[in-house]
Amino acid sequence: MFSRLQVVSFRSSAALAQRRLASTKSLKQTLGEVIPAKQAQLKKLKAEHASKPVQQTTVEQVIGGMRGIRSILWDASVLDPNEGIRFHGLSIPECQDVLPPAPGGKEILPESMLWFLMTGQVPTADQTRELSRELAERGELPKYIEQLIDSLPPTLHPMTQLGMGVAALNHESAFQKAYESGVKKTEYWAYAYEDALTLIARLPSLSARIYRNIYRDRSSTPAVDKNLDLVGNYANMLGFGDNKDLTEYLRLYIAIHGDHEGGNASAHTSHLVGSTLSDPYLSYAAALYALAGPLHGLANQEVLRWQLAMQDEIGAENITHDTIREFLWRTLKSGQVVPGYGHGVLRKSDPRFIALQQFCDTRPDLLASPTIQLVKKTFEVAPDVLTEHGKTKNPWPNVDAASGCVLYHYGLREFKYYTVIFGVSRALGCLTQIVWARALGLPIERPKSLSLNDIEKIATSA
Ligand code: CMX
Repeated sequence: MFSRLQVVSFRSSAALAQRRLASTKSLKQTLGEVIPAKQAQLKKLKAEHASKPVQQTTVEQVIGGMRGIRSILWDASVLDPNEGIRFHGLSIPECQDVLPPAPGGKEILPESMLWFLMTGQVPTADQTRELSRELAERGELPKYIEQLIDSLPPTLHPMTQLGMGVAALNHESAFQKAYESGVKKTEYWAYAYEDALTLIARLPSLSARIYRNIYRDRSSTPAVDKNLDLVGNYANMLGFGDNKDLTEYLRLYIAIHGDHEGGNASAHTSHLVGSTLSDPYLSYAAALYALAGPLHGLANQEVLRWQLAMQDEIGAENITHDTIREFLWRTLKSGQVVPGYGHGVLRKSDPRFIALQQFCDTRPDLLASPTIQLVKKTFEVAPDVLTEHGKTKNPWPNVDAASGCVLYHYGLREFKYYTVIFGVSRALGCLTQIVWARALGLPIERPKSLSLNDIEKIATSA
């Protein structure tokens, strides 16, 4: 939402403080105020520069998973290969400085991140509180969703269940109803916003029900507490409400994992599906199934599985840099990837990994945890091994190298469930972008495909 220059000045703390406007406006009102300027910017761009080239595309990009092809309009976050993610121009530490935490807490509240992603403005603590209250009001699951989830076999992967629940929530889609009743295109965003907010509000109760059904006793699931924030409720419904450290960790993880530019598989999927005017529920359900792949969101589950296998094989008492190095080579030589390392864009350690490590550094119990120590020791060895192996373009850790291990330490040990928490988080970014895509009237996506012969012809005549 900000120009480069605005972002530079925005970083001084005085300017940051100024952005915390003493406003009592709601998120929807604030969003309604910032949309017209963006619409005007897009209109001008179209009128004045529509035929200007953005870049030249190479054969390698077309056959290599479209890496680096600049083709998606996405405002809320930008990923720099070396610096990592910035949300509306702010790095993770800068967001930690300015976005309001929960009362008595320190970590970014996902509600403040949602507000920031949607509007580019830093909410006041009161606005954040009000948004928490609104989400809690919308948070109860309809009965038919509870029945649907309760009818699924506990052996069905939690991500499959989550996608089914999210898709079925579209029974109440405000966007779909508005479309059917012929609402004007310029008003689509307001209905997409209603769906986005309701879905974000219901993800904790849906996800907690899945957890309780598979791993615990469903009958004792607490109801949504109107006085708690989104993650306070989520932790409570999972059965970890008493663990303040885990709740704070979940707030941080869910806030900083919410958006990672537009081209990652989950964000791009919801953007693509939403471009057909499929409603936000169906669009996000599709994104969740992209997230469920082991090269994307399922990696946090895989990291834990891999780390536990390492602990088992080596024996806790024999873990040294040398034995970890040997295990890394065994993984690579058997043709597997080292989960939690590498990235499609990043070329340095992921700042989200660093933020989670810093969280651990402030807590003696985490520092003493064998699982967290293994993450740190692996980090001291893996980049060299991956560099020597010579395949990956990025031998550094991504967020998933650390995320699951903290959950494991705090007793949330069912690692098949970890990607569901990622799914609760990624909704912040994906749904923000769906609202903006409707506000900007973006068209249905339809890139051009080429046959092998076409590519060969183009390449040889170039
Ligand atoms: N271990 C072993 N080999 C790896 C590797 C790793 N961690 N990361 C990449 N490579 C290999 C690739 O498999 C590829 O091999 P081939 O040429 O045989 O196909 C080669 O190195 C080049 O890959 P790249 O260009 O560096 O990476 P990609 O953009 O193709 O893939 C990613 C990126 C994340 C899928 C890959 O690094 C990977 O599989 N990492 C492990 C899984 C993981 O942690 N995923 C989570 C990513 C974060 C997220 O999206 O949530």
